[in-house]
Amino acid sequence: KRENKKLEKHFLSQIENTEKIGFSKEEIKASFLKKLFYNLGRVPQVATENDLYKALALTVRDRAFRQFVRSTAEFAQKDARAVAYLSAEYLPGPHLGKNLLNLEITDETREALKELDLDLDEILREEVEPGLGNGGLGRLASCYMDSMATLGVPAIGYGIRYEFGIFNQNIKNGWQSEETDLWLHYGNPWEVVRPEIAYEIKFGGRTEHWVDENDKYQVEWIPDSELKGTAYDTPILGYQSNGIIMRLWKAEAIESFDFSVYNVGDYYKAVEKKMRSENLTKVLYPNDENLSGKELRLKQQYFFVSCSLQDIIRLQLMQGRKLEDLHKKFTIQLNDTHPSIAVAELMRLLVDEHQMEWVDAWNITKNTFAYTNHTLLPEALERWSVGLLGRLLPRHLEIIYEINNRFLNELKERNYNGEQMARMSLIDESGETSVRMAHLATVGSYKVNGVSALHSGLLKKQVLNDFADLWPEKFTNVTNGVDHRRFLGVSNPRLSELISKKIGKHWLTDLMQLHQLEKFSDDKTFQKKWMEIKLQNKKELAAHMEERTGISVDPKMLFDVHVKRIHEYKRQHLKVLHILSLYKRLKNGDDKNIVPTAFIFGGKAAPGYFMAKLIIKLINSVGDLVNNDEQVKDRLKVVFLPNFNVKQAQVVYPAADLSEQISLAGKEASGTGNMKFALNGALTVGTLDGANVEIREEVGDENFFLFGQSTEEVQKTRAEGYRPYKYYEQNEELREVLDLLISGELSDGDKELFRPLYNNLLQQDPYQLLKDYQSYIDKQEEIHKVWSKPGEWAKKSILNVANIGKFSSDRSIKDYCTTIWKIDPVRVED
Ligand code: T68
Repeated sequence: KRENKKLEKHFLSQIENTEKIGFSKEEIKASFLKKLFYNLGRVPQVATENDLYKALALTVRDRAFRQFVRSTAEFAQKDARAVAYLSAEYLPGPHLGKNLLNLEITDETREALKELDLDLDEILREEVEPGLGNGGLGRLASCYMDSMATLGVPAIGYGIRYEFGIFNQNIKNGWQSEETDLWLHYGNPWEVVRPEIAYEIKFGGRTEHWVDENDKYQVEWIPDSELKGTAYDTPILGYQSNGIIMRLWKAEAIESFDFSVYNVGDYYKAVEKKMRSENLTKVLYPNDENLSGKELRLKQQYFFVSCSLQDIIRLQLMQGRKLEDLHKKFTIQLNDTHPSIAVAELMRLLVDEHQMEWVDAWNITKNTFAYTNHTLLPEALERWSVGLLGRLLPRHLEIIYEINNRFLNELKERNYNGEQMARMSLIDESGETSVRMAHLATVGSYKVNGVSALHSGLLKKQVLNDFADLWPEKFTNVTNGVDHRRFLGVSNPRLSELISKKIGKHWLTDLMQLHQLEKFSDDKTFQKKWMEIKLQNKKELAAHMEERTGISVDPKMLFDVHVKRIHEYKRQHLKVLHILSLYKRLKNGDDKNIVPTAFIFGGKAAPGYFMAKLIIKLINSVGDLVNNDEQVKDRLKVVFLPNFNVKQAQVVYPAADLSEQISLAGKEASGTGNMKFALNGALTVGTLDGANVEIREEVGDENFFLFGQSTEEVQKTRAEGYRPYKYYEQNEELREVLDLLISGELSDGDKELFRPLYNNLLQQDPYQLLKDYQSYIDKQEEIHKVWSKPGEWAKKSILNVANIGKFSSDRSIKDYCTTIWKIDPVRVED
């Protein structure tokens, strides 16, 4: 007992003698213990892993809020123009490690914990990341939040607080199975709820139109249901200074209980309304680049857009500014068409709620929004049927028709013909009458951009061709970029340290500094250290994979990695055909030019996407065959790492030797994984697609393994009547590999399992795998030859990193600032 008393006294003295929210080891330690005690009611001796994680998170959050409050004050004082970034998805990844880096307190924290016998890395592993997005688009939004914070761009990121994010992927018997994501289960220490920041949102019902006593046309929307959105704020820190807010909306009932029903005594009925409202933000739709067309999805989109716009208007008025000046003080970036109903909603708010004239409101609206397109795939271009839209948002449908009428009149005045007008109309009358959201976004924005040079060019030539002819100055490009502080600084500490030792730490805020590495690319000692670090990272990944899959991999093998969402256009199955060709060769005793290789895959398939799920099964089946074959298992390994997310990505990229970017040219808008791999010294094997084109330009064609047809060649192949069967007939090895799919050898004798893939490739092959096959195989032979010359490989790897500076999201955000937003960053210095 006395011992306990002593412990307690000691403990309290430790937490009570320092009040300062400072950055020294002692201050961090004191804050940490205080959080543990007063926020979680624990002493270290009995704290769970989660308690420790939360105490540290809260310690760091205090410091993060300090930065944020300072930035906000600065922005307000300068009356700065701000960006509102509207995105239905965010993938921030784990916050803790990143915030430690941003505050530059990683070492101090590690030391403080060590004195308490705790290990920082173990605590970092506790964090469950917010999976509030599907893939590239959501991750891009988070990279941009980081860069806006770091550069001091006055910004706020609006989105949806999904209770269940992207599903957790399990592999059962080789197949993907989906498990609910419970990211909020243990609580979320990073967010703060703002119950006083809440807005009412209406759905359904009808509209009434009349002319009032002042001869003013009036419209009232009489909805049949209402709910509210409440703000949840998460601070996003920049490096060394500044912080901005990611504001996510949660749906709730306006009243927790329907009292009229409650009074009658039907308690359960009263609660039902509350539950129905909360359903709205329950779950993220797990489809990337494919339409779900579901009513709930449209409701989610409108819900978060309306909350955000009402919030922006509140901020504008709160600061004593006029609503007429909204477009001068705010620019709103639409992350794809998911938030594009905003164009109609802003019109409704200005005209119906704030009594503005249509023409004035339209002028504000079309000078406020800018739209980023992320895809050319026809199946991914959003359309909403007029029936559904009119039922859910009757007033918005009227507004869309009005915008369209005025737009078509403008075209008529310019002598456009009927066919052109039908093509450009916001309303598609060809099948089920529907609203083309990309057209709404384009007409309602002052700028439209694609996400790589190639993609922006194709956007102008294909999908939005008519609009680009009409308004050429509206169209521009901003090539994507990635948060190098996370994807090199946090996730690859060994390489970061080596780089900083050589060229200093300035690369953290100016990635172009990496150019200085170029002069060491021939330095043998440097090459050795470089490859030694890669090997260490590969050992870590190997251990991680063995723990997750039971498959052991020799870290000395070439790590050939294909991680991204599973989609036919990304051609994971082309990679599989390559593996099978090597397997065949080895079985035939032909092992020349084959170096020991581990093929590592990762990525989620949309739960309803049969072909994508079959591809996962195929990868695992090939793995079973290859990994258990005595003759080849030391030469080839195949691993499917389940549940690829930001946390796992941070282990994968630093360990990759070869980055697979093999989509059919013209299909991948940009890609951002391609940048993260190269940033970590992987060499790319890729097509001339998306940002691959620009990466190759930067790193030099001798340091990039190019194969396959160009976009023009792909189009030509299609136009000439592509017949994949011809390649099957003419190419013996290809034929053998394809026939393996239906031989039963991969599927316990079941010859039908992979037949849908087989038939698809032989009959349609919409992504032209067979046409690009030989070029891919040849390039891989070359790659294996280069791998056999470690010095040559190391040099190419160093040169990739040295020349990757362009692909920092800091550069992308600066591009947005100058070419689109016209915003000057306000960096708050210490
Ligand atoms: C990706 N798109 C592009 N979409 O495919 C990729 N879609 O090339 C690009 O680098 C990246 O965006 C960033 O620009 C997506 O990730 C989705 O995730 C998505 C989600 C819902 C609906 C449609």
